[in-house]
This record gives sequence, C-alpha cells and structure tokens, in this order.
Amino acid sequence: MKKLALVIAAATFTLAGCDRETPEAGAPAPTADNKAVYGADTTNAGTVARAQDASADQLDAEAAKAFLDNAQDRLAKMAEEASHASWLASTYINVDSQYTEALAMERYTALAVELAQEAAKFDQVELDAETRRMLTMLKQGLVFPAPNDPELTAELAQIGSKMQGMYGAGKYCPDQKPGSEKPVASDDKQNKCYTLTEMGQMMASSRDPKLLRELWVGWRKVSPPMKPLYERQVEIGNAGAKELGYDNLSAMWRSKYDMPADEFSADMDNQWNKVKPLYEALHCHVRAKLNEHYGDDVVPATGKIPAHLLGNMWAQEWGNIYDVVKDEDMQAPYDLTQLVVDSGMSEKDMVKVGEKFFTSLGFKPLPETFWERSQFVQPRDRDVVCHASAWNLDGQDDIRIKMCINKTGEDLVTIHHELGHNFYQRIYKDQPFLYKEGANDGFHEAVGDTIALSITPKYLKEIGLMDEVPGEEKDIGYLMQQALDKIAFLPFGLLVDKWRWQVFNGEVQPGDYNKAWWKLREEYQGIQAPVARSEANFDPGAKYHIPGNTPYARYFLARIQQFQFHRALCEAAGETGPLHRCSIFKNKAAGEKLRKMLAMGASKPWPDAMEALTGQRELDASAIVDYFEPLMEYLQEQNKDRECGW
Ligand code: X8Z
Ligand code: ZN
Repeated sequence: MKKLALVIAAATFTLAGCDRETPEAGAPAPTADNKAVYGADTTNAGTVARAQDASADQLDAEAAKAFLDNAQDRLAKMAEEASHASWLASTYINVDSQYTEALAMERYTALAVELAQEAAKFDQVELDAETRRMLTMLKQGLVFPAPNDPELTAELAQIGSKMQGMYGAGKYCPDQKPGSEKPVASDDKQNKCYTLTEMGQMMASSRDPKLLRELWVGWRKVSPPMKPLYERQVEIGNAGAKELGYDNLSAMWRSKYDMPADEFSADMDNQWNKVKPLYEALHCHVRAKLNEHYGDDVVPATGKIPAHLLGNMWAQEWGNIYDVVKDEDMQAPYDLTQLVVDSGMSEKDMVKVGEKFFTSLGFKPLPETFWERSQFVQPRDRDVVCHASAWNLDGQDDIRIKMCINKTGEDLVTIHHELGHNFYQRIYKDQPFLYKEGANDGFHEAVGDTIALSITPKYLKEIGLMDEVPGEEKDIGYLMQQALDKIAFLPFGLLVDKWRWQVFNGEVQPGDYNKAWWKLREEYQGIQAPVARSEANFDPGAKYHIPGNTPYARYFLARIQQFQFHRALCEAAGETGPLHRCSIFKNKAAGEKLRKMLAMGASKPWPDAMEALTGQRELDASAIVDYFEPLMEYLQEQNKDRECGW
C-alpha cells in the first residue's frame, strides 16, 4: 500500500506500497460539509491555528477532540491529493510524475509530522480511551516520518519517489551477444532488455539452471544504486521517529500492534517456532526432489538450497516448481494456469471472477470507476510499477487495482488478494479517517488470501472452470501445491523486517547490509545465493518492499491469520469436512460474519476484530498447522531416511 495517508497502514503515509490504501488509508474526499467549515480551497490555516492555540492553552479532552477532528479533515484532503499524484507516478514513471509525487508526499509528510508532534502534547492529559487511541494512531501514521525540518522532509520524499521509480523502471539488459553466455530467451533478440514481469515468468517456468542464475544475478543489478539512497532514508527516518518519541524506526514499526513493540516481535518468533517443523519438512523434501532433478553438482543433497531454482525471483513462494516436487503418481487435482488459459478468459475476466466471489458472499459489486480506472495489463509504451497493489484514492469509492496481470493461476490468486484490500477499504469507508485501515496491517493482507483459500476444486467446478471434482486421493497433491506457496513463504515473511529492524536500530550498519541480509536468508530459509555476494550488492533493494517502503511483517501475520479466518468462516458456513476442501463461495452467513469484522476498520484494537470473526483474541498457528496435517504426515514419511536441516 502506498499510502500516503497516514494511516495507512501500510504505507500509509508513504507512497509505496502494496495496498495502497492510503491512499488507502483513506483519504476521504473533501465533502460539502468540510468545505463549509473550513473554506473551499484554503489550507485551513486560520482554523487550524486557532485549534492549535486552543490546545496549547487548554489541553483537555475537548481540545483533543477538536484537534483530532481538524487533523483528520486536513489529512484526508492532503492524502487524496497525494494519492492521485502517486497513482500517476506508479502508472507513468517519468521525471515529471516523480517530481509531482515527491512534492505531494513532502506536503503530506510535513503535515502528518506536524500533527503527530501536536498530538504528543496530549500525552499527559487524561482522556477517554477512544480519544487516546486516535491520538496514538495519529502519532504512528507515517511509515517513514521526517523530522520537523522542511529540507529533510523534501529530501525524504524525493528519495522515496526516486527509489520506487528505479525499481519500477528496472530492467535487465544482457550485454552478451547471442551465441555466448547469454540467456536463452534473448537468443533471437539482440539487445533486448527484460522487465521484471518477463523475468518472473521465466523464473517460474524455466528449469535451465544457467539461465535461471543469469536472471537471478541480472535483476539484482537494479539495486546497488539504491544503497546510498536507502542509507540516507534510514538516517532521516530514524531522526523523524526520535522526534516522535521512539528510539528508532524499528521501535516505531513494531509499535503498531496494540501491544508493546518487544512483545510483538516476540510473538512473531513464537508463531514461527510453531510452524517451523512444517517448513523444515517441506524444505527437506523439496531439496531432495531438486537434487534428483538437477544432480549433486547443482543441488547437493544436504545443506542450503540455491536460491535461483525455486520458481520465484526471491525464492519466497515455490508453487511454480510443483512439477519438480511432485511424485510421479501425485497429480495435482488441477493446474490453475491451464484452467485459466483453456477458459480463454481475458485479464479483465479474471478480475470479474474475483469480484464474483465477493458478491456471492453478499458484498456490493465494484463501482464502474473501478473498471474504468484500474490498470490490469502492463502498458507497452511506458514504465509502470508492476508490483500489484490496491488503492482507495478518495477514501470513498474510488477504489482501483494496479497490476500487470499474466494469465496464470498465480495471478488469479493475486487478484483475489488485491480485491480483498479493495473490499476492505470500501466497507470501512464511513469510519473516521484514522480508522480507515485494517484492524492491523496483517488483517489487510489476509482478507483476499482468505477468500483465495476457497478456490478449491469444488468451487472451480461450480464456476465452470473444471469438469470433475477429483477424489480425495488427489488431496495430497493439492496440499503440496498450497504448501509450496503458503508454508515456503513463512521464513521469508519473517526475515524481511528482521533485517529492516536491525538496520533501523543500528545493529546492522551500511557496511554490512548485504551480509546481514544473507545471514537471515540462510538461517531462516535454508537457501543460499547462487553466486558470491558482497557489499557491492544490495540484494534487499531488489525486493519491491524495500525501495517501496512497505513493512513486511504484515505478510507473515497474514499467512497465520488467513487460516484462522478460513477456519472460522468455514465453521460459520456449516462446513464440517477437512479445511482444505472447504469453500465458502455463495455462503451468506460466512459473508456476513466477514463483513461485520471488516466494517470495524481500525476502530478497535485488533484482538477485538479477531474475536468478532474467530472467537479468539490471539494469533493462533494451530489453524495453519491443522490445515496441512495430512501433508505433514506425508512429508514425515518421505523424509524418514533423509538428513534434514541445513
Ligand atoms: O506484495 C504483495 C501483494 C501486494 S500487498 C501483491 N505480497 C507480498 C509480496 O509479493 O512479496 C503478497 C504476498 C507477499
Ligand atoms: Zn496486499
């Protein structure tokens, strides 16, 4: 999310993001009402000054409320402006759009910082819980706060837009001539440059280790120029966090979960420990299969797995190598990509399939403007940020997704992910500005994924994409396919922000950025770089969320939460069979339960929202562990004579 908004959970205030809710964050459009109060086209300076004076003189509950009302109006207006600039900068990358976006972000950040510092004046005032919660959220709204200094605010905004543009426009241009060591795919096209989308497709389907290694190395040329910018961004952001009363950005990022920062990171580790045995079993099996396929020279039977062979540029999800991992007799019940291709549907039709799932649960159809303004297909004539994101530009109904859709099963799932953001944004649109967010950012990431867990064979048959529902003997294949995405992701989801937290708190200095990144990749994922890396590389920068400044712990949380949500919704739907066979398609009772939770936005601490849906107040990894139990048994059997671990 890119949000500029404050609230954005994600990026709220930043521009980067995936679910740019910040804009998602909601930037409600100025209404006739607030125009009447504040004047149509001024910055409300007079009114604001009066409100601030009042709060300075008399710091009581009434002043706090007046301050909050005013602050939210101003932020909403500015977030809307910034969202439009940001949409342009992401869909037309050029000097001018970046300039405009940076300017809008600069203004937004300056305002958000000013208001956050103002909010701190009420720290010692006795207030009702609601007012206190809003003030706290106001202080935490920015992902990368600038200090209260116009030059630094401008510099920070420019760095953000620049890095995002560098990533979005990034390409790999092999310089070898055909016939030498060049990538197979460019044999016939001299001087062709590859976009990340193209390379992603090749990483997914090629089994040529040489080509895969070249693409892996080639894409990572995008990021070394980002390193000085990133260093500076951290420096300025840390100074901003300090002015807001946090030790550093690490403490600030970890403080957004309705519990003390250290408790939050401890809970992440705790959840990881519960799912680790499943990951280790999967790793062991996948390594053995890769060893069989590629031989000892490419993938040794023990130790870490080379990172370029897992079907994904970052080795974060491994579903694309199902063909290598499956047993000869283990047919997946279906190949979703094949079903999409065979159906002849267009990219827009794929989005319609996603919308239909939500409307089947009782959600309102997407507005006409969604279809007019979204970007579904990568434009041929210009650079865009292809990384999928969902936006709400006006805090009301101007919701959109921005994707470069490929006709694959993977992208059909991503469409559901993005639509989950949009339906969430829309259902909480009448909350106050500060509450136009997920219960926490993991909730926002989990909604669409929860729906996608219902893309079962039974559902695919129901919508006419499949003829027959395969028998239960195919379940292990289905679970393996799911695990390659869901379980394989977990350590990656954990380590991206472990790295950032260390960078932010100074434990890792710029001279060790890449070393620290690979230490975590090796330790948690059990993978290793296919070629030697050094500090001349900046591999974290080759992953969208680093230059895009989107926090990542949310995706780890979402992987755990979505199984809790799925379990609760299946129960509401009266499904009694195994969780992996449950689809809530068309179930209005499940839809109602989900909508009720989503409509809360961030108005209550997240355990309240969790309870509304699941009856539980905690993260509970038992749901994901239960879902994969049959697969765990299978893996243990397969691994019994293998030496696992790395
Ligand atoms: O960034 C995303 C979404 C947008 S919020 C496409 N995801 C993470 C990633 O791609 O790294 C979804 C899964 C993890
Ligand atoms: Zn997302």
